[in-house]
Amino acid sequence: MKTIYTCFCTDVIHEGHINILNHARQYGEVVVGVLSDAAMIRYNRFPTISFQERLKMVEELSQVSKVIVQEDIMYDEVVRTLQPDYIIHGDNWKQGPERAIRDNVEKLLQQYGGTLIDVPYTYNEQVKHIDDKIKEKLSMPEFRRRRLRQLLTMRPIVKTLEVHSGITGLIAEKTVVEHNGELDQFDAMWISSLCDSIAKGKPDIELVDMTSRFRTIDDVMEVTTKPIIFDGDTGGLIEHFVYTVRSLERMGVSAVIIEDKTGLKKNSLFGTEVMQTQDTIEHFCEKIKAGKRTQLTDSFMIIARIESLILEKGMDDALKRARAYVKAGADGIMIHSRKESPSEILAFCDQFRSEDKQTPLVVVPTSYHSITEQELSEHGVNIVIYANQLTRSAFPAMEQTAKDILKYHRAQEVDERLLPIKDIITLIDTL
Ligand code: SPV
Ligand code: MG
Repeated sequence: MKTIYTCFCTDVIHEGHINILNHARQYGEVVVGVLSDAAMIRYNRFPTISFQERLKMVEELSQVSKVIVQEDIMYDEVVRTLQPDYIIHGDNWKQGPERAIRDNVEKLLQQYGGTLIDVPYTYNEQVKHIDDKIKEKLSMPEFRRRRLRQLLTMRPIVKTLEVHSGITGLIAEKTVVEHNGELDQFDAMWISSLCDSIAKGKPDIELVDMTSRFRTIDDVMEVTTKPIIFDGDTGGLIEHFVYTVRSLERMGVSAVIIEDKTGLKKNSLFGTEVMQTQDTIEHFCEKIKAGKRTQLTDSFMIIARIESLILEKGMDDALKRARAYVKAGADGIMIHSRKESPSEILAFCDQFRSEDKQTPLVVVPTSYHSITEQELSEHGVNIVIYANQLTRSAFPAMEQTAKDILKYHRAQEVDERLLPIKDIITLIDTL
C-alpha cells in the first residue's frame, strides 16, 4: 500500500479539501498533517478554533487513515519520518510566497523518488463565502482583543507594524514574504500617535482628539483581522483615561500603551531638545490602577511606557518605575530610547528580566534600528514595534512624484515607478 501525504492548515473543511482527499485516496493510504498553530500563524490566518479541534475535525474525515502533527511550515521532518510515496496539495501554492514550501517539498521528494501532485485549487462562491465568514469572525472584538495575549504565548517576538488608515492596515494584514526559505508576516498593528497625527498634518502633541483617533482604529478594523496596540499618549486625565479604556476594549483593541509624561506631551524622539515633564511614579501608578479597575475583560492589556531614558533620568529611575508600574497592575512595560546604539535598551531589558521573568517587554527600535528581532528576543523582549516606517517610506515617494509632475508638466516620467492601475483597483477586496 502506497502512502500519500497532505498538510492542512485550515479551521474549516470545505469542498476544496474534500476534493484533495478524494484525489489522494486513489493513490493509497491518506495521511494528513495538521499544521501546528505556531507554524500556521507564520504565513496564514490565525486559527479560530483550538488546535485540538482542528485535529479532531480532520480525524473525523472518512478518507483519512492517519493524522499527524506537522510542527514546521517546511516538510523536512515529516518527509524524513514518513517517506510518503506522494505528496498532494492544491495548486495555489505555485504562486506567491507559498511557492517556497512547494520548492521545499519538490526537493525532498526528489531525494528518494517521491511524487508531487498538484490538484486544481477549488475557489468558488461557496468557498469564498466560508473564507469571508472566518475573516469576519477573526475581526470581531472578542476574537481580535484576546489575540495579542495568545500571540505572546506563541511567538518568540510579536512583530508589530504602524498603520494609520485602511490601506496601511491592509499592508500589515496581507504582506507575507519568503526569504531564505522562511515565511513571515506581521503579527499585530500599532496605531501610532505620531503617524496618526502626521496623516492629518498635525503635530504629535495630543492635539488629534480621541474621537478622531478612534475613527482611525475603526478604518483599520473594518478591513483587517490582526490585533491592535493603541498608542494612548499620556492617557490624559485619569478621569478621562478610564473612558478611553472602556471604548478601546469595546472596539476590540488588544492593548493601550500610555507613557509616563504629563502636561503638554511632545514626541519622544525630540528627547531633551524640547521641554517635557515626566509624571510622578505615584500619579502614573494611580492612572494604571484606575484603568485596570475599569476594564471589563481579562484580555485587554494596559502597558506602561517609561520615558526615563528619553528624558535622561538614568537607568535606576527607569528600573524603579518599571517595578512600580508592574506592582500597580501594568500588563507590560515599554521602554523607549532615542540612542543609535541599543546598549541602554538591552541593559534595561537584561536587568528587568533578571528580576521579572513574566511581564511582557515592548520596544520601539526606531533610532537603534540595527538590532534584529532575534537579538531583542534573546534579551527578553516580547513585542517589537516598527512605529513609523510606513509613513516615512510613503512621504518621500509622494513628494518626489509631486515634484516630478511639476518638473515635466506631465505624468509619464513618474509612471514607471507607480503601482499599475490594474493592481491598485484589485488591491481592495470586494464583497
Ligand atoms: C509613536 O509612534 O507615536 C510613538 C513612538 O509614540 S515614538 O514616536 O518613538 O515616540
Ligand atoms: Mg506616540
